[in-house]
Amino acid sequence: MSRLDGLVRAAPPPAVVDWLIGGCVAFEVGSGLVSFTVGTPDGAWLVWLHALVGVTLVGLLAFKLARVRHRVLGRVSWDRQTPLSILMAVVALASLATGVFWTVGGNVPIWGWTTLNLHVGLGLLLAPLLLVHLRARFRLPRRTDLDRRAAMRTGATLAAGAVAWRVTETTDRLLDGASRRFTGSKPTADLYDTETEGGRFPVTSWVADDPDPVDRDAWRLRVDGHVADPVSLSADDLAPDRSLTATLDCTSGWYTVQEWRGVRVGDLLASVEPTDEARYVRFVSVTGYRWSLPLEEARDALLATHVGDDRLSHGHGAPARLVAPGRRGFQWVKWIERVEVRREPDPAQWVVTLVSGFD
Ligand SMILES: Nc1nc2c(c(=O)[nH]1)N[C@H]1C(S)=C(S)[C@@H](COP(=O)(O)O)O[C@H]1N2
Ligand SMILES: [Mo]
Repeated sequence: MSRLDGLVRAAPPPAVVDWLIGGCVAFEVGSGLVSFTVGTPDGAWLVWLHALVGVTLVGLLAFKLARVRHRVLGRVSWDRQTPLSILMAVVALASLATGVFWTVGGNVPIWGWTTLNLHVGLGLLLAPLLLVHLRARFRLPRRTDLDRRAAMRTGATLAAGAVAWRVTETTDRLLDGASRRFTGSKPTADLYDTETEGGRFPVTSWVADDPDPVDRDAWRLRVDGHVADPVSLSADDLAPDRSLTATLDCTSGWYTVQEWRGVRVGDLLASVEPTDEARYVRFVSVTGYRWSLPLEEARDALLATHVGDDRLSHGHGAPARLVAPGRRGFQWVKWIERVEVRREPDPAQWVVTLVSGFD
């Protein structure tokens, strides 16, 4: 007990701790979501910052829980908000624990969910809980909360967070041989011991996309939009003439490096002659799932028909799927039936990827 009281006495003022927790949680939800789009090393800092702030939150929550423990344990002082606050503390601790566990090399899959999936789910649950909690408990810090001593303690807390973060990073490197990518993803071999389809890497879809196999003979690929000469191609028209080694990195936390073969999107576009207005290229699946890339980036992407020595299997997106180096797995549209040249970006794609496949 006395040691916990010591923790309380070393802490920044309660209002400051609470504000830091609120700010850190908001940052974690935001940076966690944005980190889903990080696919190249120049975005790695965001993932680091996410981990650093997460570790700092462990310390802040320790301060907070030490402070409120009497109020929670002595049931007399419960009010209507207390159960929700406890639930929030549990969810917060669980999302921190799963995040740290993943970082130091752990993974305990539950119903096909990786520990990273679980971490994301818990984090997303935290956002509405925090909003409800703030509605009831919100208060501004008072002037007296913000003196020099408070500033020093806050600084010390943040510095301790940075040190603790270095320790987890080093632990990870020692235990895990730095097999995690800068995105946080691990090689498939570390996560799956069963043979996956094709013996290579898992078949995954984002939420509910699960079409019937595409009939190769009936399938046509339309290349149209802001182009001079739209075309409709058959599977045999798409003879693979390029190969590209690229990393498929899923937000579930796995990655695989494969050699993909197919047709360079730039070659496909050259044959249809994009107009002067062309800025984006949208790749549309038979399921409606879709993603767009800026024109220049799209040119360097591959419309893959093969992986390794084999034709794509149905699960991996046959007859053709997008291979977009530097982009995350969810952007690598499978079962493509349309390549559409556009003037504008496509903000609705963020929603469509979540809902496509639900009837
Ligand atoms: N049409 C469509 N394409 C899709 C998806 C989807 O749900 N529907 N899932 C994406 C996700 S989240 C990933 S990680 C990759 C997985 O590719 P794989 O199944 O070949 O491993 O496909 C992407 N392409
Ligand atoms: Mo994914």
